[in-house]
Parts: sequence; C-alpha cells; structure tokens
Amino acid sequence: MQKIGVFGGTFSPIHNGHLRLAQAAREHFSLDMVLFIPSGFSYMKVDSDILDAKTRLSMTRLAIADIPGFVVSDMEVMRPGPSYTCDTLRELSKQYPGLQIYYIVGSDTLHAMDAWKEPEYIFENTVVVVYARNDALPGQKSDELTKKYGADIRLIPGEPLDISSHWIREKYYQGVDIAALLPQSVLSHMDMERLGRLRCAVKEQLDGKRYEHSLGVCYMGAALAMCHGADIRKAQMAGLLHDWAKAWAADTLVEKCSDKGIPMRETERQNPHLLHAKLGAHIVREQHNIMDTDILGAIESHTTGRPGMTLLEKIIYVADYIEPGRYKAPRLGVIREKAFCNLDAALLMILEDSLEHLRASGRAIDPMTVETYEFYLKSVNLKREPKKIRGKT
Ligand code: DGI
Ligand code: FE
Ligand code: FE
Repeated sequence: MQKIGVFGGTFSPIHNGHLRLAQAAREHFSLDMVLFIPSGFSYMKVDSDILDAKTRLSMTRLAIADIPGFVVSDMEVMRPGPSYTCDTLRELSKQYPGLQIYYIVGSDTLHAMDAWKEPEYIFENTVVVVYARNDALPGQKSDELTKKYGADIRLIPGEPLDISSHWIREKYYQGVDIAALLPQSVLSHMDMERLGRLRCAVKEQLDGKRYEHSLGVCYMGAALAMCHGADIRKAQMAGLLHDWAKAWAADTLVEKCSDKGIPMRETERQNPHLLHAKLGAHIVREQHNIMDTDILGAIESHTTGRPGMTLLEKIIYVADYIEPGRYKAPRLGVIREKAFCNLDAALLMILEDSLEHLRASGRAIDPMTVETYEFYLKSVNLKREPKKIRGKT
C-alpha cells in the first residue's frame, strides 16, 4: 500500500524546520510522498500578522520546488470558509483511494486536536505522526488520545523543532537577518510581497508626483546599496516610505507630533515641514509594522541628516537628493557621480549646497543640518590623503 504524508499548517512562512521534519518523516516512515497543505482561513488562529493565503501557498510552492517527493496542494486555500482537517482528509481519501495517510502534526497541535471538528474521523483514518516542539512535548497526550479514540500516534525521531513561523515573522519585521532559517526563494518572495503592499499604501498616501519621487528614491537607494554593500531590501523599503508624512499640512504635522509625544526643536516648530521625517518614521512603525531600526533611522534623518549616520541613512539621504526625477539642484551631475564612488563626499556636497540654498532664500537653518555638515566636513577631510608638500616626504 502506498503511504502519503499529509502536512497541513499555516506555513506563514514555511521554514527550514518544516522541511527538515517533513524529510525526517518521509525517511522514517518510508512515505512515497509528503503533501504540504497550507491552510486557508483558519478558525483557530487569529494572529493578525499571518500572511495571506495566496502568499503562503506561493511560498510553500517555492520552498519545495526542487525537493523530490514533496508536493503542494491548494485544496484548503481554495476551499471557501474555515479549514477543517476532517474535510481535507475526506477529500484526500477520495482523491487517493486506498492510500494510507500519515498525518503530520506538531506536538502543540496534538494537544489541541480534541477540540477540532470530528477528531474521531481523523484518528480512525490516519496514522498521526508527531514532531516534538520545544514548547509542548507530546507526553501524556498521546496515551490519552490512543485510549479515547484508538489513535495510532507515532513520533518522528530527531531534534525538537525550536523555531516557529511566529518567531521568524517577528524577527523579520525587526530587520533581523533570518536568511539561514528559510529558503532564499521564500525570503525573497516575502520581501517582494511586502514591498508591493507598501507601494500600494504609499500610492494612496501621496500625490502622483511625490509617489513617483518615492519610487525614485526606492530604486536609487537600491542602486546605492548595491554599490556600497548595504542591504538592498532595507534601502528599497526606506526609500519607498521616507516621505510618508510629506503630504500633511504644517499644523497637522505639529498636531500629530504633539499627540504622539514626539519632541520638537524650536526650528521644527517654526518650520513644521521638517517634521515629516521623524513623524513619518513614527507612523510607518505604528501603521505598517516596520520595526527595523535601520529603516526607521533612515526615514527619520533623511531631511537634516545627523552626525554619525549609518550607511543606510547616508544612502537614503543622498538618494533623496539625486533620484532621477530631481533636476533643480546645482552640481547634480557631479554629486550623482560622487555618490557611487565616495558616498561621504557626496553627502557633504549635498549638505553644503542645501545650507547655501537655505541661506540664499533666507530660511531658518535647523541646528541638526549644521551639526551634520560640520561632522562630515571634518570626517571627509580627515579621510582625504594629505597633500604632498614639495621637498618634503
Ligand atoms: O521631502 P523632500 O522634498 O523629498 O526632501 P527633504 O526631506 O530633504 O526636504 C527638503 C526640504 O527640507 C527643502 O525644502 C529644504 C528643507 N530643509 C532641509 N534642511 C533644512 C530645511 N529647511 C529648513 N528650514 N532648515 C533646514 O535646516
Ligand atoms: Fe522628505
Ligand atoms: Fe524625499
């Protein structure tokens, strides 16, 4: 009789732990294949940050694409209404008559199965194979279910699963590097999907011209990140979101900053447009779950800069000035060229020209702009090769 492993789950996202234990189950129980079934709408899970069903399905397909014996089913994603395992198993026994189903679950799930719809159907018609999770070992529960339902419950040998999708999502939004924990294709899909959603949100928030400018900073940021070895995705994200609060009127900016307890300098109160940077960072954190301090810092410092900027902060500051849609600033050609070979020197030129422009137009200069200028004037000069004086070595 052919044996099929059925691995249902939210897979939000699927990660190396899932793949490892599916492989272990396949080998240990000599399964002919493992069918991954991402859940559709789950009546059990109410986490608001779970990725949408189509995204989870695509990520699961990408993750197993090159692994022999692994197959994905869209049956739960496509089925309207909540996902019930008993319905899925009934459908599978119709689809694959005569097959023995090995239903793969985590030990945490085993503890909850009593409360599922028709648990007796599941235990009568499948061998339940359990993988241990660090936070919930199968223990007594197996014996209890065996007694109650005559269940055939077996353990997948190996290390307990010590990572969870929830933990990965949390770290992902904080900007922690999780590349080692899931296939590259899955991470890339997650990034692109998130960028796509943010792009739609920015399009709603800004007028056409400012939206185009934000796209310009997004791509310019990515190009500079490639050139200078920064994180490309973070540069795209920060570039896309940097002017989030740009459309708001002066009094709205001041009002929102007071409401949120964001401190304002005197120059910022006098020139509220300066506030769009720090307020924007605050809002995207609140509204779009951007927890990455690198990205938030780049948004916050993009108008005045700050002494000791991070690489990403410099990249966004410079990209904002030189993106392809800009045409008014003097020395744009030289600064654009410099940006790719000496980022600090480009930054300094922009600060110099901005200060000059502010002075010429009689506008108040924020002390942060001056501090940033002085900081980079010193650091760029320090890095310059000392001029050789004739006759001396
Ligand atoms: O938001 P963007 O227009 O894309 O660019 P930005 O965030 O760099 O904002 C540019 C504006 O900010 C521009 O009008 C100059 C102004 N700015 C930058 N530094 C200072 C400043 N305005 C004042 N008053 N003081 C500053 O120090
Ligand atoms: Fe701006
Ligand atoms: Fe901008």
